[in-house]
Amino acid sequence: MEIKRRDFLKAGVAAGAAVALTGPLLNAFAVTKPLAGEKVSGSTDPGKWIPSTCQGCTQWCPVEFFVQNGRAVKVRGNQLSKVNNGYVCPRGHLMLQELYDPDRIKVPMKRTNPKKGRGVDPKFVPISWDEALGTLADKLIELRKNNEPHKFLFIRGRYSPKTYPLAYGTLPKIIGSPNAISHSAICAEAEKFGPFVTEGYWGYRDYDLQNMKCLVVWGCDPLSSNRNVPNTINKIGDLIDRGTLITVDPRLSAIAAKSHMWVPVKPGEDGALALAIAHVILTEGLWSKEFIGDFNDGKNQFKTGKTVDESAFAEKLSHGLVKWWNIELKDRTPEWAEKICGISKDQIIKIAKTMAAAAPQCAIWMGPGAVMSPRGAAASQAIYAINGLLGCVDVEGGVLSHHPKSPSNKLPKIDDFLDDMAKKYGKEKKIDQRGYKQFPALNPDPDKKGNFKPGTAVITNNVATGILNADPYEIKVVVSNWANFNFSCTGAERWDRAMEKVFYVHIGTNPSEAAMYADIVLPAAHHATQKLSIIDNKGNGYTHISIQQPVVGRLWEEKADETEIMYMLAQKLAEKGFPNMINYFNSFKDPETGKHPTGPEDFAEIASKIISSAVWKPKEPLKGDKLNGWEDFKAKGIYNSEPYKYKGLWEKGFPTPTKKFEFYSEGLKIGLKAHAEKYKTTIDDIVESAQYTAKGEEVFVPHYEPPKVWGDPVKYPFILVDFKSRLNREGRSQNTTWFQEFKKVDVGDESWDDVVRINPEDAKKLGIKTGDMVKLTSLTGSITVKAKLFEGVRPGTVSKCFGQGHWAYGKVATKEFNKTPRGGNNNDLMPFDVERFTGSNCRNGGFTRVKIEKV
Ligand SMILES: Nc1nc2c(c(=O)[nH]1)N[C@H]1C(S)=C(S)[C@@H](COP(=O)(O)OP(=O)(O)OC[C@H]3O[C@@H](n4cnc5c(=O)[nH]c(N)nc54)[C@H](O)[C@@H]3O)O[C@H]1N2
Ligand SMILES: Nc1nc2c(c(=O)[nH]1)N[C@H]1C(S)=C(S)[C@@H](COP(=O)(O)OP(=O)(O)OC[C@H]3O[C@@H](n4cnc5c(=O)[nH]c(N)nc54)[C@H](O)[C@@H]3O)O[C@H]1N2
Ligand code: SF4
Ligand SMILES: [Mo]
Repeated sequence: MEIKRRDFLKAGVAAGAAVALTGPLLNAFAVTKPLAGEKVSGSTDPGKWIPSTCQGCTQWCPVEFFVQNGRAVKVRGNQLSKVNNGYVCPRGHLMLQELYDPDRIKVPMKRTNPKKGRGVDPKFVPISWDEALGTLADKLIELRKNNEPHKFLFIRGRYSPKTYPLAYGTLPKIIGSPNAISHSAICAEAEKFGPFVTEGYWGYRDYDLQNMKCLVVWGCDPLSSNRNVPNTINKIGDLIDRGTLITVDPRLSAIAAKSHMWVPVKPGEDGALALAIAHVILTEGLWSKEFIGDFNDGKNQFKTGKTVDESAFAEKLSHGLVKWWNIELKDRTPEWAEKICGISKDQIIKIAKTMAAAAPQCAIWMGPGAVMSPRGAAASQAIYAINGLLGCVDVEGGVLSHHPKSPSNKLPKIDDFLDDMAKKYGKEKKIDQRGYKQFPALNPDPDKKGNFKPGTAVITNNVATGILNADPYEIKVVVSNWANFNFSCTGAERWDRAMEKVFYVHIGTNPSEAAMYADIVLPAAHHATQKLSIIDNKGNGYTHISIQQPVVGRLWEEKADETEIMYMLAQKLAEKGFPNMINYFNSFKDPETGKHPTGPEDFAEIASKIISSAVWKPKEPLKGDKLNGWEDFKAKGIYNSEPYKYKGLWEKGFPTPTKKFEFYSEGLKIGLKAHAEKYKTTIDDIVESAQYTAKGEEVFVPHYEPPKVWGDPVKYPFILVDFKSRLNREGRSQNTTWFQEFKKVDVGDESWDDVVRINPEDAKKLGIKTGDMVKLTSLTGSITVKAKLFEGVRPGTVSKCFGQGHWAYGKVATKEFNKTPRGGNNNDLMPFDVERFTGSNCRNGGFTRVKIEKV
């Protein structure tokens, strides 16, 4: 199948030279006009820096692009940013190649081959925006006509934190579907569990690195991934000179290599290690007397194996310490943990003492590695609780989680624009099966601080199950934005089968794996360089609001996902007799001129102005940066808050049911009790259905859970340790040549290739040498990659980076587009499983076992 240039011209695309491509299939994505500014070479434009925001990872760094002759040529951190100090991480630079990627989706297209499958040519042909959105509008109206609007599903991958309500929060709701599904559960939700049950905070933490004396990085590598990467790269050297750096990770990561102590815990046994550290802190009398309190008589009664009378201890800012000791900790000795987690008792004692000596200028930086696993919520609670024991929360040099609020205005309310059908069907069950007995799916109760509410957390990867089994009902029409679940979800193949069953509209920048299953593909403007939107985030003790704006023009027919495309769809729906969405959008009012939107771009600007006017036209003077109107905000690109106020929570109390830092979680008890009542059963029964082993009171305190593992250890002798490439912009930078060329920056990796790291001792037994091709097989699939012998993996485990293994996305990411992947996707090996308290998708904690065969 070949799409000729004249087909593109017919579709109304501007004329220009088509760039040669490798395969006929990719012609559908061919460049059809010169890139903006291309013919003006030799011009003397001095260029200028234009601010925007990078969303290559969840740090959402304020950045600046140097633009010359209409082309973005360089990236740096926004010089005004107090979060990244004007720096980006290595991935920031890849945005230039993402923007100018010749394989991008350039015009709307429709599928002409009804057959779907990996390697099947969709036979996409270009169509107009009019036809594309008209077809989608017809499908949505048909659902409403048949009284089944809930059979519509909207999938949100990455998003703009401030304009996403215009798509995710509007389209399904106004049509009448409860199915607004976010990717959050395949991201890092289990990380938020520990901080929430202990201190009532549901979110990612920040760390006061510049005042810290001991940092324990646990299950992540903030020099390479996780959050606050530019700030960490900036500050870690001084921290290493000043204090102690410890890393708990079964794999020698970049930060482990720089650490004073590398603690290669057995995957999934982090809970045992954490509990033993807590045991030492208590038996050695090292807890924070200022934060936790003390025994009435000042004598330490925490003796191994012995219970303590609760009334003997006067707790200050914490709740349930003695309960925790009596129920769990008294027997969790370093000797006990040593056999389970593979870390010697002496090392455990040393970690506890080192942390305590630095406390409160100490923190555990907890990441998904220790928690995104079937029983990971318990580990999340145990690890985070140590921060409390040592009084390291909300203090100088410790963990920061209650930042000054970033001021922004809410978008107008949608409620008046919802008709009876939308209200009725919007209350249907959700397709991800949240709230089923086995899925408590707890999220914070919006009405009661610190309480969990069951059945409210998304179980992203279970949507495929819902679609495949038509349980609770069939899904007929799907729209996704900025998501590629056919690649990014474990058990990826389930998404292939699910998307075969539905009418699927894919919004994105690239011909990704998901796009290959689409019936219609819509070209998205690149987030950081072509889209107007408002972002917020925090780090380094500040919060900020930053702008995302088109720093270069549009290259083809791409449109901004959450604003322009939604507005155009609303217009189409109105044309076809359903005006509610456009009426809602047109009710928006420009905060400066009072004007209502007249078109898609205008709408994007008005929405962005409404949200951000809180910082450039504040009602009361703000404590952070002073900005002088919309133009000033656009030129500076950022509002920084005032600095973090230490011990604010110590003064006013934590947002938990007891207002204390809870070692015994009242909020979890309330959540699980509500779920048990719904099913007229006991909490123990619910906990068991959720795949946990704890019983009774144990459930509510940080406690030990043995890891749940997929694969018999005899047949599948190795544990797979998955991690992110330093250059992953999630699953979307792999089609840039810079990603491939610099891939070797991941310790042990090779450029343009994909390797599995095997400990030399294990490799010797298998007769495998570096460079051999090996087949990795798990219970769910196989991939073939190159072997690399590397001491930096625990014997009995292998480690492999996530990122390679695309069979679509473009001609750089693949060996042959739609045919041969470059390397292998870990998600073809990793089975689908869920941490059921939070709905989190499992990818860490040693839950996947593999066997290795030389090929
Ligand atoms: N094995 C394994 N799997 C993982 C992970 C892991 O570490 N290991 N990480 C997980 C995590 S933390 C996450 S958050 C998920 C991420 O996974 P997803 O939520 O699926 O996100 P991406 O893979 O980044 O999204 C890629 C899609 O976005 C489109 N796209 C790219 N840039 C833009 C843009 O600027 N605008 C729009 N509108 N679309 C764009 C592309 O066309 C592509 O279709 O993956 C998860 N999957
Ligand atoms: N470079 C890069 N950075 C990113 C992103 C990206 O795509 N690329 N994406 C961003 C996003 S969306 C997210 S959600 C974050 C989260 O992303 P990360 O914090 O990077 O989380 P994971 O990729 O899950 O990393 C797993 C880490 O845990 C280790 N690990 C695996 N199993 C275990 C275990 O059982 N115990 C312990 N202690 N460690 C284990 C692995 O070796 C690895 O270091 O990163 C963000 N930052
Ligand atoms: S990839 Fe993440 S850390 Fe790096 S510049 Fe972008 S937002 Fe910042
Ligand atoms: Mo994520």
